[in-house]
Amino acid sequence: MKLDEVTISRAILKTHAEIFSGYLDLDIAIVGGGPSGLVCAALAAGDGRKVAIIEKKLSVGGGMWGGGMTFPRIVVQEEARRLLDQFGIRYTEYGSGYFVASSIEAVAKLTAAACDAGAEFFNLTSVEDVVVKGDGRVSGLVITSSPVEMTGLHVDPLTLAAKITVDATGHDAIVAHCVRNKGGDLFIHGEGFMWAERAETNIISHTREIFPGLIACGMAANAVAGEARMGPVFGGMLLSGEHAAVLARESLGRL
Ligand code: 48H
Ligand code: FE2
Repeated sequence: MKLDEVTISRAILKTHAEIFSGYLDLDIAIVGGGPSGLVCAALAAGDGRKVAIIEKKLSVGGGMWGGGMTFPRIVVQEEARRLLDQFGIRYTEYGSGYFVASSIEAVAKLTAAACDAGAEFFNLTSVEDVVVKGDGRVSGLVITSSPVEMTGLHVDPLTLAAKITVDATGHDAIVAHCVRNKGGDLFIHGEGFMWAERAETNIISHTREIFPGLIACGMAANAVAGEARMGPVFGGMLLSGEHAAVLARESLGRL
């Protein structure tokens, strides 16, 4: 077969422009493709729902790739073991109730599950602001190209609409800060000391709608709530992503 470079370029441009344009009005926008965002996407997509992960970096996986201090292993506790099984992530038991998995396999399988469920991915795309109109809800996101953001070039952003937004941006809770910085009625307490058991126990109750139309998920949920951090135990991230997906689907059903 003859290969034409311009055809290759046009195939990429036309296909992506069509998909991107079709996803400018989302049912559920998940900001951040770390472990909690990936689980949320895998469990929120499907049944025709338009769900996308918007990820600022080149790769999804967030803080999971690096395991603990660059050792590419994660620990998941008994309460979340069923999610390892659900996503086909292999593990070994260490002691009693501590399950150890490869962080690389975990990211790869969560990403594959989100793809298979029908979620779309927009990587190299940074959320820099939110849309809040007369109804007082977060109803959209202001997005820019990450390389544009990194170079500080003066290029205006684009905007997409989302019925529900999930802040899965990790420690920085970026979407929550966007709301607060523009005067939204949302107090961000900031993350607390390391206390794994407390952090992991309470993360589900912190995974909630923190502002109309905006659900906090994963480490962002604890950061907004002033809750402890947990280090490289990832059960809470998986469970929080699962809970955020349930909440997002319920909210969507109520609209
Ligand atoms: C688009 C953005 C933006 C933006 C950031 O940090 P993450 O892995 O988040 P979680 O909550 O799924 O997982 C947290 C976990 O990795 C962790 O750090 C733990 C358990 N720490 C415990 C401890 O004690 O330290 O992923 C967040 C993702 C990243 O991929 C970012 O690049 C992305 O969000 N992101 N995407 N627009 N403005 N900001
Ligand atoms: Fe962390």
